[in-house]
Amino acid sequence: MGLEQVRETADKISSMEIRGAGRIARAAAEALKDLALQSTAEEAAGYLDELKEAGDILISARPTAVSLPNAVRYILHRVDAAGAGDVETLRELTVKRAEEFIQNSVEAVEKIGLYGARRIADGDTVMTHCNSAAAIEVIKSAWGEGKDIRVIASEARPRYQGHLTVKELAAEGIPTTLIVDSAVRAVMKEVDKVVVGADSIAANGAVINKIGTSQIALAAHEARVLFFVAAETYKFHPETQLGEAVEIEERDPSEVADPEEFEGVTIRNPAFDVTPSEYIDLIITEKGIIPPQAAIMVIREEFGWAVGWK
Ligand code: RI2
Repeated sequence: MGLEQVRETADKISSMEIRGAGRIARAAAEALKDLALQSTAEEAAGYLDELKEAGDILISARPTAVSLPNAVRYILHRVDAAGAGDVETLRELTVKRAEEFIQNSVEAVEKIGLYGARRIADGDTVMTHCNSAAAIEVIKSAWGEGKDIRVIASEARPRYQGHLTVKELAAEGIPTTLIVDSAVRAVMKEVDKVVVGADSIAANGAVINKIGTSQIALAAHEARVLFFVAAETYKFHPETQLGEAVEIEERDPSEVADPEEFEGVTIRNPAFDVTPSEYIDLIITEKGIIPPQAAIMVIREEFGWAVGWK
């Protein structure tokens, strides 16, 4: 119990049983809430140590999506800032903040859908990549408004999250086409808008998302197709304003191919890439639609307190 359960959640995040930048953030918040409810610590200092250890375990589960540390920080900073109190008070505060994060996160995705749908026109063909709840919400919301749209989704090798996306959209009745990742440029002439999610957004407006995203952005740029990113403000990366680079997760080569069949071959599996701001037209957040150049303002407003705070 306690930290053991936190480790279980961290393992599920590492193995991608729980995946998607928003979902892993909410799972981390849930794990901290459960720990708070189960903690047998008798003194505030011991309780806070336990909570911080849990935070470290969760944060180290996957390195790229900043939503994960941002969720942990959202809760820990507020509990920590409450100062010395008795365990019961800190426990209640932890639960309250965790629930608040989760609720805000769910509402943020809904708002992104609403705002983003305003940028999708009747008759549009929309391309998406991987499986982003925020991007999908934009598409579903536009469809829900009665816009006659169709979607082209890439499969997102090596883990095929694109399959989840096409099934989800088809279940809504949205005309949906699945393509291999390498077909993106070939079909770009049919596309009006690209909408993808984000795992992290840097202070310079660069977007870190599922591997292949930057190639799609390049193809969209070449074809003068609008490129939108749908992302909650907790996907913005505070440390990047101090020059820290976002770590790109390299996952196990066996996800790409069986290494035993390729003796003497190095198989690499970078899970994310970086799309520079020049290729991004808009970032759709729950606080409004912004150009990528305004990323630094979001970071200052949302995470001013986070700089220098672990
Ligand atoms: P939402 C995913 O990462 C994808 O890169 C997706 O675009 C991003 O998280 C954001 O997803 P992974 O966990 O938060 O599949 O919008 O590696 O759902």
